[in-house]
This record gives sequence, structure tokens and C-alpha cells, in this order.
Amino acid sequence: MTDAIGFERIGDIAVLKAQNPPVNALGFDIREGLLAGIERAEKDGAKAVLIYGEGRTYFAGADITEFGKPPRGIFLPDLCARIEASPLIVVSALHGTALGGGLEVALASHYRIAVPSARVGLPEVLIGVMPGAGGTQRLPRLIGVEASVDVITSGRQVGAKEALELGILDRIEEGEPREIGLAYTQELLESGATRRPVSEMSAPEAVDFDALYEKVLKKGRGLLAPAVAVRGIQACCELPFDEGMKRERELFMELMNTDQRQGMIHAFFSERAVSKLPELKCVAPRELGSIGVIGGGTMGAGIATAALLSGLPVVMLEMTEAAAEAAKGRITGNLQGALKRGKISEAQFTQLTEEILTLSTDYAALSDVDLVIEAVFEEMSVKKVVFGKLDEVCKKGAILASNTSYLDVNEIAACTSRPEDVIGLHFFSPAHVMKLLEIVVADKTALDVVATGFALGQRLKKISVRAGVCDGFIGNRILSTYRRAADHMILDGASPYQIDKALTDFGFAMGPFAVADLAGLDIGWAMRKRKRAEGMDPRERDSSYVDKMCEAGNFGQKTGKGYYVYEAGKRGGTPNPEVSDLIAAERADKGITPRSFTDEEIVTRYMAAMVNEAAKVVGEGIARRPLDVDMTLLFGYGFPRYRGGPLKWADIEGLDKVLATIKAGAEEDSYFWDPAPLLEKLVAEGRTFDDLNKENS
Ligand code: 3H9
Repeated sequence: MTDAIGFERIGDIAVLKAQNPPVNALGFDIREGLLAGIERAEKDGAKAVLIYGEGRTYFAGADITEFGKPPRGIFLPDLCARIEASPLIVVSALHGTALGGGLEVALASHYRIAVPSARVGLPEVLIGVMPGAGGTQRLPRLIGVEASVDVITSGRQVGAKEALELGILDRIEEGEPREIGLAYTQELLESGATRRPVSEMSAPEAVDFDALYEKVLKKGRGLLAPAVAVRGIQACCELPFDEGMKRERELFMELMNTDQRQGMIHAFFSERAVSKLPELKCVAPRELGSIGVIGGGTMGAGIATAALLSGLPVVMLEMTEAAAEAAKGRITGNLQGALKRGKISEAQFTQLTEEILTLSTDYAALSDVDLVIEAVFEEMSVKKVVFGKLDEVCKKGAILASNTSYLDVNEIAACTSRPEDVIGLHFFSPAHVMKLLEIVVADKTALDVVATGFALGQRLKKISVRAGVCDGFIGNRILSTYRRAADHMILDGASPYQIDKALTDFGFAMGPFAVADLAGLDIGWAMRKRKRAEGMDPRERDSSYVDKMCEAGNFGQKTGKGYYVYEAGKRGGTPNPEVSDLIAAERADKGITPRSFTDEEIVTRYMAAMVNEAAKVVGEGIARRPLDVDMTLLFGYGFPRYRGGPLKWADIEGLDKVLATIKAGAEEDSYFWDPAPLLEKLVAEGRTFDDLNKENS
């Protein structure tokens, strides 16, 4: 027996205790330990076996770190079959999260009891695979096709109460898993209960699985795993149990061999690794009892909403009483949305809006807060005035943060007498919804201030990424390059609609031109004016057709017209025919003969531009690791999760291939200028971005 499973004999019951922290993942040692435990219980003459987990949870699933490595020891599906086939009564007592292979072990047990706080689920599709140890064969036998399709294709966690109602659990009891499990097993033995293998239950009636497959495939927006899992459930209905298990294995292995599985697992581990910085290991964050927000526009109100939802008292500062009222209206509107969706109760709504939110027009109101986030107009001179005032009124040790999306945080810090307390906290709009938070560390920012930024991010349930100071930090800097690639392809002959379609087919939530309409075309217009005033590189290709749209008052969604025309009450828009005319006129003006682009060429160029800039961002230390870039794009820019992020995509695509695209285009177009030295180095050394992640984590 391995140490991962403890064995104890209590009367007629053999107790198998999983002890593989932190989540009792079903790795080699646990699988072998369970097998040995069952065999020993049978040899020892026990009448029943109780399986439970020590620490915070029952088994949270197969050990994902073993995926892609040579198999060792007993396969999980065979272990489940062995547990179910035991002549003893096998009971599982669940607490924490019984997920994936964990729930599959529980389903192979003959009876299941859980504490009320336990959650169960088959979240395999969320890491790009599907249940592979009988989940698609046993669950439908217990709870039917409809409920199984819901649980398996969503990957959601089901609370104990619902699991009991569905029939996944047999009983819920307050207490420790060991104690409630022992009492239940004893009761079963005394009542003369017999083994109850789920595999011997009859399978549910088949439904129209082809239609269901198509429906789930469409809903997955490119993610294959949920739809493939439907085929597993189909096998449950149409084949004998053993045949169904074989089919499940084939489908599982099909998914294991996909790039999507690699992308999803990269995302799973990276979103956990991203906020773990070696330099913060022993650094305690400063106290965070309340925060101030300056500016109650969409961004400031969103930040305040996020803070309030986490229970943090907020002081919102505005310039006038009327502006403060308007800010309160925005925050209240956001919180009403949370109330409607059941995220908060009426009582909480009242508490958040009436008790822990303060509005003021006087800087003195910020004198006692622990951290202030400025979300005022994006102009250095305005920011400097604000930080000068904060320096005067804020208490010693208070953190002064800017929500700037591209301005120099060092310059902002330098206008205070306490640059070590200054940091960038770049939220994404709407800030109470978007998960990304860039934590911009300036030259003099103190480590405990950085740690506090991460603590705030965790409290607000954000994915926090450390970024260095440069124009646009990680995300917006890379965005400006791949946006330029798209703009230049338009000048050369592609249409915005073809580009948007090619990129949404690739998996982006939205194409760049639909995004521009959503953000407001006036933002890019202002940026272009600024760049032109500062003087552009003469080799760079400016385009002005969008300016003409803006001059006519068309700013995208907010005015009803931009690249697309929007009708009130309808989702999405239809292509605006005026845009094609404006583009054609500009090409004619510039003497460009338009050429055609394939969708594949569009994606290749767009992605190569993104990867090249991303590699520069990592090479310059603006992002510490490739995974920091990947998580930025995933959580702030609609990058498809199943591709893992741009640098994971590049690893899978082949860095030499991506570099060749960049080099081929370097003469021709500015978004490919200067192949990133880091990319060239990795290709020369035959290494990948993932190798860098491993070296730096
Ligand atoms: C499966 O079961 C396939 C089978 O059907 C068929 C097989 C043949 N493996 O998230 P946390 C690590 S597929 C390895 O921070 P929380 C995690 O990386 C699996 N490691 O805690 C982290 O490490 P570190 C189906 C795992 O309390 C640490 O544990 N199951 C695994 O916020 C703590 O995790 C799933 O997909 C794993 N399975 O959340 C469940 N799980 O400290 C995936 C976690 O070094 N897991 N780790 O950063 C989760 O959803 C959450 O981790 C859980 C706990 C809800 C369990």
C-alpha cells in the first residue's frame, strides 16, 4: 500500500483515507493505494469499505499533471471497475469538491453520502477532455440523459442539495466525512443493504443525439470537448455497459490528443501561476480596510462596484455634486444587475449602496482610506494634479494607484513625495465584469505595495498580472500591434467583415472591428490625432477612412453606426455599406490595388504580429513570463481559452513557422518590423515559450 491511502479497520468496516494534499488528485500513488486498500479489505474479511478524503476535499479529479506523460499503474477506469466489482459494500463520504475522476470513483462506489457543503461535478470539458473513468456511462444511468448532458457539457459544480435531488447522492448529513460515512455504512450493514453497482442499472432511452451534438457544438463556440462528451452519453444509451466504456475511452483519448486539451490545461495552470511571484513569497500586503475611487464614469463606477461586491467600503470622489449623483446612479445600476442575477440579496444591495458607499466632492474624504484608485481623464497633466492632491491628503502608507491604460506610471509617481507607494492598477471595462487586472509596477514601487495590489485583485476575484511600465503595458501594447496588422490588411484589400469573421472563426469572442465599435471609434480617433501630432514613423501607414466616419458623428455602438449598423433591441450589427465605399476611396487615393486575402492568411498574419510583439514584451521584462501574456490576452482581450493564449498557440503552431511568417513580412509591413530577439533566440536554441514558463515559475 502507498502512503497516499491510509487503511484502518473499524469493526466490519475497512476505512480508506485519501491523504494527497492539496486536493487528493487521483495520481499514481492514490490509484495504487485504493486498489491495494480494496484488496486488503476483501482479504481481511471486512464487510464494507468506506472511502473518504483527508484535508479540504474528497478526490478533486484525475491528476492533471500526469496528462501527456507515459501511463503508470492501474488506469482510473479499471480502478473504478474494480471498486464497483468488489463483493463488499463500498461507500464514499464526500466533502469539498468531488470532481471528475473523483466523482467517478464515488459513482463506482455503491452508496454516496456527503456533507451539505460538498460540491460534485464532471468538469473535464473545462480542461478540454471529457469524463474518462465511466462518468458518461454511470451518471446517465443514475440521473437520466437530460440532467447528465447539463452536468457533463457545462462542467458546472453541483451543490449537495441539488445532487441529492438529482439522485447523484443518497444522503446528506452534517459532520465530518469520516464520522458520517462510518455511521451510514454501519446503518447499511445493519439494515442488510446489498451492493448496488450503477453499471448494472438500466440505461436511459436514447434521444436525438445528432441534434444534441450539433446544439452543444454550436454553444461551445469552437470548443470540441462538450460536444464529443455528448457522444459518450449516446454510447451509454445505445451500447451495453462494457462497450460504452470502450467508446468513452476512445472519445476521451481523441480529446487528449487535441491541441485544445493542451490549450485548456495551459490556461488552468497559468491562471493559478500568474499571481504567484517569487519576490512576493515572504511579503505581507498592507492592510486594506477601505478604498477611494476618483472619477465615477463607467470605469470608476465599475471599479467601485467590484470593490463593494467584495465587501470593501468605498469613498467615491467626483468634481461636483451632480457628477457624484451620476456616479452613484451608475454604481446603483451595476448593483441592481447583480441583485437581478441573484448575486446579492436585497439586504446586501441596501447595505452596499447605503452603508459602505460614500460620495464626496472633497479630497479630504480620502484622508483615511488605505488605497486610492484614480480613474480620471487619460491625460498626464490631469493625472499629475490628482496625484499632487492625493499626496497632500492621504495618510502615510496609503497606496496611490492609477488606472491609466498606457501613461508612464514612473512619471506619475515622480510628482508625489512617496513614489514607493504609487502603482498602476489597470482595470478593464466594465470593471465589475472583466476579470483582468494589470498590476503595473513602477521603478520605485515598494514590494508590499505590489503584494497589496495582488491581494486586492484576489479579493475582487480578478486574474492579476504583473506588468512593467511601457506604452500600453502588456495588453494594450500588444493590441496596438495586432490591430495595426488588421488595419493594414484592410488597406491592402481585406474587408473588416472578412477579418472579423476569420478571427471569430478562429475563436476570438469578437473581431477587432466589432470591438472597436463597442469601445467607441472616438477613442482610436483621439489616439491617431495624438500620434500624428507627435510625428509618426514615415514608413508607417496611416489610414484616415475611420476619421471620416468619426467626423460624421459615427462612433460605433453608442451612436448606432460604425463598422456595423446597430438597431435598438437587436444584438450585434450588420455591415455598414458606407465603410466599404470609404475604404475603396482611400485605397484609390493611396494608389493601392486591392488584393484578396484568404481567411487563413488573415489569421496567420494577425497572430504572427501578436506573437512578435508579445515576445518583445517578454524579452524586455514588461511581462515576466510568457504565461503572463497568455493570461492577459485570455482574460482581457477575448482570446479563445482553448488555444491557451498567443504564446501557447505559437508553441503549438511551431515557433520556427511563426518566425518565418514574421521574417517574410518584415520588409513589407510595419507590424512585422524587427522580429523579436527572444523569438529568434528560442528558435535558434530549439526551445519553446513553455520552457521559459517552467524555468521562471
Ligand atoms: C479527470 O478527472 C479525468 C477523468 O475523468 C478520467 C481520467 C482517466 N490535478 O485551484 P486551487 C492543484 S480530469 C493536479 O488553487 P481551489 C492546483 O493546480 C480532472 N493538480 O484550489 C493548485 O496547485 P498549486 C477533473 C490539481 O481550492 C492546487 O491543486 N478535475 C488538480 O481554488 C490547489 O488548487 C478537475 O478538473 C488536479 N486535478 O480549487 C478539477 N486540481 O497550489 C480541477 C487542482 O501548486 N481543479 N490542482 O497552484 C479545480 O477545479 C480546483 O482546483 C478545485 C480547488 C475546485 C479542486
